[in-house]
Amino acid sequence: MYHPQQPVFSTSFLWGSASAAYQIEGAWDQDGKGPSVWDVYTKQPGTTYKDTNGDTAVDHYNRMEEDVRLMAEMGLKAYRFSIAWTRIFPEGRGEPNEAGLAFYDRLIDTLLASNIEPIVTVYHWDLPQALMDEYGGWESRSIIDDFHNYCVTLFKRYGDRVKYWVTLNEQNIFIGLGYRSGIHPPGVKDEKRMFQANHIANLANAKAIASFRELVPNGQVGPSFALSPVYPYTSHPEDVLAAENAEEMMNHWYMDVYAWGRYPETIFEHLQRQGKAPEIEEGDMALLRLGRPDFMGINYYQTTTVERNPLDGISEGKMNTTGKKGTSSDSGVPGLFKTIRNPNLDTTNWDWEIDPTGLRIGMRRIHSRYGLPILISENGLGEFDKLEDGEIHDDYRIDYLAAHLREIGSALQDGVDVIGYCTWSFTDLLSWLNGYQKRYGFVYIDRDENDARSLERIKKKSFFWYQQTIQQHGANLWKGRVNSQ
Ligand code: BGP
Repeated sequence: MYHPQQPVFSTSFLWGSASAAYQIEGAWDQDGKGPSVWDVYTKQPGTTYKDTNGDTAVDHYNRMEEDVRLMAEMGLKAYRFSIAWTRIFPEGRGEPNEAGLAFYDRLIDTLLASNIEPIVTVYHWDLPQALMDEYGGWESRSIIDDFHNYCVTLFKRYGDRVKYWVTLNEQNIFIGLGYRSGIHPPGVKDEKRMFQANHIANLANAKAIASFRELVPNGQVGPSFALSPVYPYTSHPEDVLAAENAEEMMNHWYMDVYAWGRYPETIFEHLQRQGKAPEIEEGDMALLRLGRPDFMGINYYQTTTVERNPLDGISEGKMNTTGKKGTSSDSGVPGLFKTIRNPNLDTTNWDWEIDPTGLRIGMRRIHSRYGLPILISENGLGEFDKLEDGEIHDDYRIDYLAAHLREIGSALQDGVDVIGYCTWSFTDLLSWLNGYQKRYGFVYIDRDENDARSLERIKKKSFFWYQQTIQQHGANLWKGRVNSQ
């Protein structure tokens, strides 16, 4: 769909940026914080790139005021950050740790004083290790009440000042990488267990949202889903069917539950035949229906292109965590689909396909299927950045973000309701499996894989570009272009 006019972003559009506690805070055992599964997992040799961890990260915990000053200087309208569960409950439950609660009070108040809307992510993967040790974390229904208790504590403490809330960050990723490919904690490779843990996470999410309605009646809540819209590799009907399979299994499997409280039937029955379907107990489906969000938060990095995959076809693939282009390999689900490189798209050095139009396609699909507003809760480019004479000329990042923002503009014209856009990320930070060399920020951090160096903050070229974009409500995105394309 082509539009003759340039799109207009509303004055209330949330021009934002995002982060996650484990990736920026450091201070891993400061002020009474307990260990999370990531604190423990990253200490096992060989689990992350060059054995990097978040012990110091970019020391945001001790430099919060400086970081928010930079956000204010940029003119950011919204900042999405996550709360570390083990700062609030070092053992996952019990007595809350006042020092942890007070840190986020200060962060929220500093943001509000700078006219920046806080968007709180309740859970960005740093599960209390104590709950993993006690009952296996997401594999036990005990977590539903512990997660609920943690959420309620946050809703009561911050609900008067925080309007936008994200419950689970990328449930599809932390469950998939944690229980299918085994490269995130707890490092399990078992699909039956994966689908069960995922079901329990759905229940926990719904129960938290049900209480949110009472405790933060004027707030808005939703998940952040890692969206990868699916394309068929060819127009051969079997490849188109493979794309349907993948769209159902990778996207609808999660989003149908969020929006409607039910699983897509084709996939559920497929899993039942394989003995891998989640066990549904009485009352589960009624609880899931209470979880309908106010918006669909989506983290978007790339699309997925697939083709048919026979019953004895490929399953496990390899991820590129080094930045050496071309070192990842395809993956699949035998009998359903397998991935294949899209010849129309370029990739990053980590083999992530760059596809701004895919974001618009994904938003259109969500808009049509669920009728929910959309918050882009993450989008960004991880690249090697070079510090040259004290400056970082990250024009490639500017191009990437501008292209995605133009597609959001077009989606607005298509009729999609988009609340805001958070880039990943504000400062450079720890990339879970890829160390510190895969940089995403507007602000460069002077540190490398194992040396925290000065941790100095240096504004990149993209910092000034986003500042201008916010000031001009996006008008600069189309400068020098003949029409809205
Ligand atoms: C998302 C996560 C973020 C962030 C981002 C970039 O999946 O929510 O926490 O890490 O992806 O991914 P990576 O760090 O693997 O490049």
